[in-house]
Amino acid sequence: MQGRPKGKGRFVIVRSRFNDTITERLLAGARACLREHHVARGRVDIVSVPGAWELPLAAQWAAVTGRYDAVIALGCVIRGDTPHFDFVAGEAARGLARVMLDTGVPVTFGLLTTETPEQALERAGGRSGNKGWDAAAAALELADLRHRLGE
Ligand code: INI
Repeated sequence: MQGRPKGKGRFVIVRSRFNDTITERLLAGARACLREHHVARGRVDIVSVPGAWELPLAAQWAAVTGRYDAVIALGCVIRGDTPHFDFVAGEAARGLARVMLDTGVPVTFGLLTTETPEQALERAGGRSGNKGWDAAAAALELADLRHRLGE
């Protein structure tokens, strides 16, 4: 990240509560990343929604306020025995991409889509890192790039 004083920017984290133990860990990872990059607590808003299905709408509401340099979306969809997973995960991903392109506000993707709870735990602070941290790092980078490109 270059070209912008550290700690600038304002971020919103939109977290879904479904699979709460996982999404709490993603949230902790995202907050730790922002803290490590000198983003003050007062520059980070946190909101929650029931499940991943609701993430795109909340992300859109946040993006259109014009208050944020990036939206960090966090959630966890775990495959069950029904096609439910495909609808929820697919539409959440599609919706988040659409919000980003429609609004021009970066929306980073901290939505885990896994076969099992164990795979989700691995990616929420376990041996495969923390996708919440990664989504926050991507938000910082995109916010900076947006600023440098004069958006
Ligand atoms: N929401 C999730 O975030 N993860 C899931 O794994 C999940 N499953 O499996 O059903 C899920 N469903 C809830 C959905 O996101 C909505 O909140 C709900 O349907 C109400 O609109």
